[in-house]
Amino acid sequence: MSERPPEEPTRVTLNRRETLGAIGVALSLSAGASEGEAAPARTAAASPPREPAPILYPHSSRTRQTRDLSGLWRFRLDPDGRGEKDGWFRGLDDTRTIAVPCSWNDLFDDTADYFGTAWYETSFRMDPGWRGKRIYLRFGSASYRAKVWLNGRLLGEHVGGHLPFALDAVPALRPDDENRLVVMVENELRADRVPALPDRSRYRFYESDFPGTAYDFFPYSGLDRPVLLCAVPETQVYDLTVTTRRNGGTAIAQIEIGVNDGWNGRAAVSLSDGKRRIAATAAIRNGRGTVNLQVSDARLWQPSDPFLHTLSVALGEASAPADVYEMPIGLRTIAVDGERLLLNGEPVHLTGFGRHEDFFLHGRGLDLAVLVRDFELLRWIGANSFRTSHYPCAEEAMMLADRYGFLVIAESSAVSLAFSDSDDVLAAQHRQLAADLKARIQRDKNYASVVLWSIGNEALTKPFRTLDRAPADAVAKGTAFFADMFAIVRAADPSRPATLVSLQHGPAEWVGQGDVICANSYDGWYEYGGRLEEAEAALVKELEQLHTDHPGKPVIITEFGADAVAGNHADPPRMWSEEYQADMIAMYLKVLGRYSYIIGEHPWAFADFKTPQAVTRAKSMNLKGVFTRDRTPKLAAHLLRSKWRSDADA
Ligand code: BDP
Repeated sequence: MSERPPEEPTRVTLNRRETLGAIGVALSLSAGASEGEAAPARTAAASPPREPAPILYPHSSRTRQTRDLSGLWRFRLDPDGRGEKDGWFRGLDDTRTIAVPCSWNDLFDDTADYFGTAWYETSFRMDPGWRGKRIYLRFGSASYRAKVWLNGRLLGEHVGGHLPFALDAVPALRPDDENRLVVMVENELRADRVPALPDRSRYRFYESDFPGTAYDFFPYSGLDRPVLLCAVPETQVYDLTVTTRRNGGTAIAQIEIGVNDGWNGRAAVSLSDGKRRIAATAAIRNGRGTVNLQVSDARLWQPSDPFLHTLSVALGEASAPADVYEMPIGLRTIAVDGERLLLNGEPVHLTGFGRHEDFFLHGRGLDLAVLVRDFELLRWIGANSFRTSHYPCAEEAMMLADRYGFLVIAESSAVSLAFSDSDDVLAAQHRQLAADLKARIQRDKNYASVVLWSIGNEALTKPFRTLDRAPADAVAKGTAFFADMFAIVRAADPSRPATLVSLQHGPAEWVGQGDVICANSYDGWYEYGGRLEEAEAALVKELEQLHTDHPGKPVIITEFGADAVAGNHADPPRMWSEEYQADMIAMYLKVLGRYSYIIGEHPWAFADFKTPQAVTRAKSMNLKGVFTRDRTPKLAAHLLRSKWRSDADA
């Protein structure tokens, strides 16, 4: 197979993809395309799959099994990029042991600042009961580009971090033997990626961080999320879209079903609350069918009662269904109405934070214990929401948000895009972001917790830390770019509002395209540092300007905050002390509370997190967390708890 240019987002061009509404960004090879050893016998007698491997989360059911391949894998760096030429996909030599999922950076001394290519390997045996099924390998994410071989045969590749991709394993699987899985992951920091490095050839910088990312978080690398082996029937529920409407006390859940290979037949669909089961039959024609389930006196999903129904879809004969897919589903509506955001018809005010995936040693690797602790702390502090800043978070976090009842601003990886970059760079970013947004919505569209899609964070007319002027056409280029992205999001999911999070004073033409205006603001820190009275006056002006620029739209202040070294106290308050951070946040809450169009307040950030090395980042940490990196509350956390919990209890 000839190699694609690395930065072209891989796409599947199979004819039924669009009709099913499924978006694949993984390139999966058919049985004929081989590299390495000869093809083993297929476990299934059917012809090669016509759809790309599904992104629908592989919950287990009576017809489906999922095995987590997480564990200790073999690992090898490839700094010279010779692995592919030298056939490492057949098996790795000279390996060390690595944990999966985990970022590689904080595990070994020589990988701390390594952003090149690395190879992973593991082995597994197939369960004999899986014969005749379609078997997929599903990667929760690989940052940033991955290529996957099974038993020496290339299965496919994927470009873009933080999103899942699945590959059909059947063409290479050995049902009776050990199977060797080899994955190449490459995380070069480049100008044409999303997110990006600033294009240093075009600007003069007055400060340089290491690594010199355009964004303020460490570019962790590797297999950060679980790798799953999934066995699914040949005929399968391939895609599901659930949307809720309300008619008085009745919730109407519209279930759109996609079945692979243009299947025709009937699907038994039901929603159960544990006591009551509402059922209906959907006719599936050419692989598509829709059914409405009416739930009277419905228990609607909401932060104070995040109730989840069980949705079940069974294809074919009730006694022996071809496939059964089950998932928990929250029934709720979300809408923007003038300056309000309505959940189930009632206005909501968002309290919470931007949250990074970041922890000691794991880096950005999924750690379920940290996830649970974080959600407990969000509850402790009285938060009802968080933003997945600045990239799609793990699916496990989305599932848990549904269970805890958090409202999620689901952000994509487009952070600090600079519209002074070259047309080639912007075109590459346009392709990647478009693919990422579709894949993100495909992954998360059924989580009740997602109330707002964020296309990105703090797009710029020119990179930070340059003295050069932005080109005259930067605003116009960004306006057109974001018009495309908003159109993509709205076409993929008309049921939720969309936003673009702006930098303080960011171009109104960009953010104004959103249904909700989200703005970050640092009066008292990056501006008016140490002068909270002046900062307050500036904030008032800024909020009034936002309202003038975007009349009639709700506004969420998605970031405000100050770095505080835990344990550093100062009276009177001084920058970097816990007192200053708490005072500044208190000032913001006081001012924000005066304006009815402000519908949310998210101090930055939930917890301290690792960044590139920089003169503004002691110990390579952003210390704006209201919790430390080990999740100890700072003074600001107690302040917020007293504000948010008493509000919530009132
Ligand atoms: C904001 C960015 C965020 C940074 C924060 C900061 O959105 O990613 O971490 O500034 O500097 O502008 O703390």
